[in-house]
Amino acid sequence: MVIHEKKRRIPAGVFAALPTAFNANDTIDTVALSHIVKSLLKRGVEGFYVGGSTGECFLLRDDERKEILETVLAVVDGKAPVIAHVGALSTSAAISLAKHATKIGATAISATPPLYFNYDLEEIQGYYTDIAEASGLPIIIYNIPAFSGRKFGVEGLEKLLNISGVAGLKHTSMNLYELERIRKKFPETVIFSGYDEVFVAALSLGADGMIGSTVNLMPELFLDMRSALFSGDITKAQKLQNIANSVIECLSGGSFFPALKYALALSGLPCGECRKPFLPISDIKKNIDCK
Ligand code: MN9
Repeated sequence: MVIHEKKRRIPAGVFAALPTAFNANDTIDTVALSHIVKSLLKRGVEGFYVGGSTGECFLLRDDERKEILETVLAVVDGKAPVIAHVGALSTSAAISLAKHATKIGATAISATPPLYFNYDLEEIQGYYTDIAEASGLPIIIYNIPAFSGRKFGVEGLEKLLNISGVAGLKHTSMNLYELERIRKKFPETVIFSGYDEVFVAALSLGADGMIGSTVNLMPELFLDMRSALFSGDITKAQKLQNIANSVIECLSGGSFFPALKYALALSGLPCGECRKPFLPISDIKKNIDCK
């Protein structure tokens, strides 16, 4: 079941933030990546977010980012929406990725704010406007203050969401008050919950779905969480969230992404190591203490 109101431009649901699979020689493992996508589709995952944080976006070359998107779109073959993350250091790099995503049939694009330089809001608005104009696809703002260093607040988010072409928000923030305010003020904007740890809370405040790294690991749990909440069984929804959060807590004992890849391999979805400077999985395993 895809939950969104018809007037919203992007379909939403329980989406996987796909990891990037690497071969031992550090090239993209398109076979392993295809296997992940196929199995997740079979298990009911309702859409994919490609080349985001979980996909190690800023550790990839642009040609690799394009190759990954091509691989995913070929496997999905129209069976589910695919959102391409095109955020980049420069507007021109983001535009090149956005044009490619548009040409090969992505459903929507998404972008982190531009990083490193302390751009003012006007410059960030310009970045999103330029990407929107170049692509024509609906854009999802990727709000992730813990990684981007940018805290927009409700007012800043409002400015970004008012840009023509912007149709959604991936809210990777524990500040669910902001999510609630945006839901109220932007009834037509698609809102994805970004932190898997607060899916039940985000849904109850009006999120349309989630984009999550741990959806790769436990898709059924998040689908059941949503069904429980929507059927009015709050106790069950809470219990399922508790289970998910205990897994996430355990994976967060060290460096999260290598730990996630380790867990994915154990679950039958091997995808290699994370790229340096992430530590090898062998170092990470020592820090994972799951009961
Ligand atoms: O894309 C992910 N965000 C980040 C979504 O990794 C920054 C989440 O799914 C988290 O990995 C997850 C664990 O904190 O909620």
